[in-house]
Amino acid sequence: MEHFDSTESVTSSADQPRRRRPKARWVAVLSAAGFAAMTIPLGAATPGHAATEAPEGLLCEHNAGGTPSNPTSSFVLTAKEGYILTPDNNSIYMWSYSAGSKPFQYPGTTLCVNEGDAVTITLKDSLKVPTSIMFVGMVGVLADGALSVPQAGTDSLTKQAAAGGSVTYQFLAKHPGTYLYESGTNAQLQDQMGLVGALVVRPKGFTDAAPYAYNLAGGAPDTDTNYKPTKEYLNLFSEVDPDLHQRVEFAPDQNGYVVDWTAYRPRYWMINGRVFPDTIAANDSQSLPAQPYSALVHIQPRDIVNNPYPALVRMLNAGVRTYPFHPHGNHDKVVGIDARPLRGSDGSDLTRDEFSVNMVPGQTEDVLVTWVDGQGFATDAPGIGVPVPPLLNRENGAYWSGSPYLGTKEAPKSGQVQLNECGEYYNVAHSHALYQVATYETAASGMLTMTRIDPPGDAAANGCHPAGEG
Ligand SMILES: [Cu+2]
Repeated sequence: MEHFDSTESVTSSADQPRRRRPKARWVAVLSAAGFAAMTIPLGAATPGHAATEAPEGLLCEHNAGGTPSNPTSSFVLTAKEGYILTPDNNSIYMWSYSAGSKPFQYPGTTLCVNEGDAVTITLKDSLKVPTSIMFVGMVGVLADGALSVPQAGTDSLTKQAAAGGSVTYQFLAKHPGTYLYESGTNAQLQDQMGLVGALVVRPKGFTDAAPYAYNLAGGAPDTDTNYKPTKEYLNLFSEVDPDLHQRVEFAPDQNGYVVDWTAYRPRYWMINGRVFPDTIAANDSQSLPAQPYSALVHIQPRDIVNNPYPALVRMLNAGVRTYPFHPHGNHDKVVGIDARPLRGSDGSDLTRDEFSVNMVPGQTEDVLVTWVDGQGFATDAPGIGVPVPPLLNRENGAYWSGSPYLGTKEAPKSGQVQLNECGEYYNVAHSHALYQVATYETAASGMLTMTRIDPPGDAAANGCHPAGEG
């Protein structure tokens, strides 16, 4: 985005601790007491956005509209620099991977392939430094036709592209699951700068109409990993030290810049490159032009007859600390770790319900998310009511008009008696290391998102619109 050009409205002093974006934007008014009582950024859809493209859920590169979606499984990724936005009105210089010539985005483009695919990924380097990609968990990776190995005389764990150059990687996607890809060059710095992304391998036989995460050993679908069509989500966790990013941005020689890691102070804790409350804005929201991936999980109560399947959330720890990610309302069911199903060699079920999905750096976990309406809230038409509070009790004026979820920008409708117009219900999900649920120690920000639960039945008929459609 041109208006985030580094020369605009920013001094070049490396000592300036924080940068300000030139244009004022929405700022969160946070309250430790009431998550429901906060302003939420409007997640408008991009103009010209295909009507069929979901404003929420996992966005796959080369996977629009069907199976097999990308029979050649060939991708071009461009490592480039850009800026992301945080809800405290900051912008941060980043490096990341974008598909082809698409604009800068963070995290890197999510790549989706099918089990058994011969995958080819050409990395083009438009950074000022050499860079590379490590496909964590893949074996037998080729780099420009030779086995990928650490490069003698460099700080790269695989063959790298020179600044302005390119390198092509190839591997066989042998096992379904969720994989992290990241820079293998000066990795501690480059991964922190944002050169990370997700790679999804679908099981053989997968269809969009009847999706599942894993196959059984014999190749049949593992029906215990079935999930509801379109209810597949990405939660990629990371952290950013903005002072470090600024020092790299203004370093006279980025390639020779030596980081003092004793000064490392992460201030932003992110899901999909976003800081709460931005995490719950829709995919491709114009409020977050370089952070296209929503982290909102949007389901309906589990109903064994009408809504038997859970959502699948693909979680990745792309940072350097452990993130104990904790859902409210229901435990997450872990069905896969590091792209391996939780099954015994005899086929026994080793899946487990987690109060907190304790993710160590580099780890991926596939979890099933359900919400069971144990107390019958959702059957009390019209769903779980949240009455409009008296004006004096509203923290931010008539805040019900400030959100795509709790209302629209208009006067109350006559007869309006509750804020959640379709009877929807929200649970938070967040890191249980609470210093990570903060931005510069301001609480209730950072690594936090929500699970939205719509009442049962026909969501559209209930007045429930997809997130971001108001
Ligand atoms: Cu909590």
